[in-house]
Amino acid sequence: MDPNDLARRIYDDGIIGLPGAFEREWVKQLDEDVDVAFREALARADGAVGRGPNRYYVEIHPEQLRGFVELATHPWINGVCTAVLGPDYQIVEVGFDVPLAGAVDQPWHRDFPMPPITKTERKLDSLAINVTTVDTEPDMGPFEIAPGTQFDDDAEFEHGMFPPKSAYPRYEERAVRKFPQMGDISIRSALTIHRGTTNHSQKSRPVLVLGVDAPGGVNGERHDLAVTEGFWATLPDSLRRHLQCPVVQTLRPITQKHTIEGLVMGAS
Ligand SMILES: O=C(O)CCC(=O)C(=O)O
Repeated sequence: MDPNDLARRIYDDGIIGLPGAFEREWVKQLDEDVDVAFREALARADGAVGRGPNRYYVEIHPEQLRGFVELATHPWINGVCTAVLGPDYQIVEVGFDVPLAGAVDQPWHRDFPMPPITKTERKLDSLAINVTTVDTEPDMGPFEIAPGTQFDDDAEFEHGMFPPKSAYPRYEERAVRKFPQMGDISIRSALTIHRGTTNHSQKSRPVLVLGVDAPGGVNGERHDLAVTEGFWATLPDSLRRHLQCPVVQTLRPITQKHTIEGLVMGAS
């Protein structure tokens, strides 16, 4: 599909998906890398942040994923990011959410307050790309999203992110549960109102997040991504232009900055 049509769909619905973008073998490797990074993050202070009971978010460096280059240069992702954010979009975040067994419904939310350019010009200046590392089954607490709510006025939202309970019927009416399978990817505006739901199973449902900003976007300030000189040397120029992050000799594990206080307790 034409990237400009996909961009229009993001403006209309707030989310689009591409089934079967990657082979299952590639996703298995991603799942292994996420698992290693998750264990490492849990073992140190502030390596993982709580996003509600039995639910975590971890930010990592690109080279912790063996498949990073394939992901970040995927033509569908490149086409959509270019159409929505312009040719100089920047990858500012690599991370993952892990809802474990026992995770509960999150409150409906957006991941950050609406930036001024979106408020005044109705222009999106960031996107979130999601890749599930497992097949999502109905009992695993699927991701739920209310399409078309990315421009909802936030005057009554707590911290600009949490709509009041009185607005929940609007989100419940529109809510769509997503059941992505290994290999599927989606791109959404993180302003589109969404939530993780209760995980009734004994399985975890890790999902990778790639955060992308238009030039001048401010999400990069919430994140600490870096690459080593050795890794940088292996990257194609087409990817380097989208990764204007520090190039360092040694990576430091990331201490989490993007705590979303309102999610720590789960929905009440
Ligand atoms: O459960 C998910 O896939 C997303 C969770 C989420 O929206 C969050 O933690 O901000």
